[in-house]
Amino acid sequence: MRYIIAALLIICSSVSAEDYNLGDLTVKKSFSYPTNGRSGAGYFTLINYGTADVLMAVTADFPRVMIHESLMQEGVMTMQHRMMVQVPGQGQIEFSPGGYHVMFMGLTDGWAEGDEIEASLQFKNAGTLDIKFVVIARP
Ligand SMILES: [Cu+2]
Repeated sequence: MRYIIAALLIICSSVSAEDYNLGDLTVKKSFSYPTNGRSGAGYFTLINYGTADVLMAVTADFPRVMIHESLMQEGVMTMQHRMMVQVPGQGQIEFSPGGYHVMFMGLTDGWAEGDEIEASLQFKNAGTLDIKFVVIARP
């Protein structure tokens, strides 16, 4: 029984990403999927316990990093570049597959399960929050 509990703890800790806090902002479940290509995407949940703010940019050590939004337009999935994302006060926004995502471009090495991708979220009011996207297996 003891071994089963230990095994479960290891499984749980390997899939749950860290939380990151900056003032009234909390980032949870920051993750990416493995990629062999030249681009990768990052996802997270952002909770704002305070007043409205704006996500102005995401920076990381890759040639290009942008905020994208995937949209279905006339039956075709497209990605649009967003200069900024409004963060409602006492609310939350989701960066998730099929919606907002951080697009990392110009990768030279792919990402494998277990890798951690460092990035910084730049907010208009709160400042800079450094986070890591944990690369997890695609569901
Ligand atoms: Cu994209």
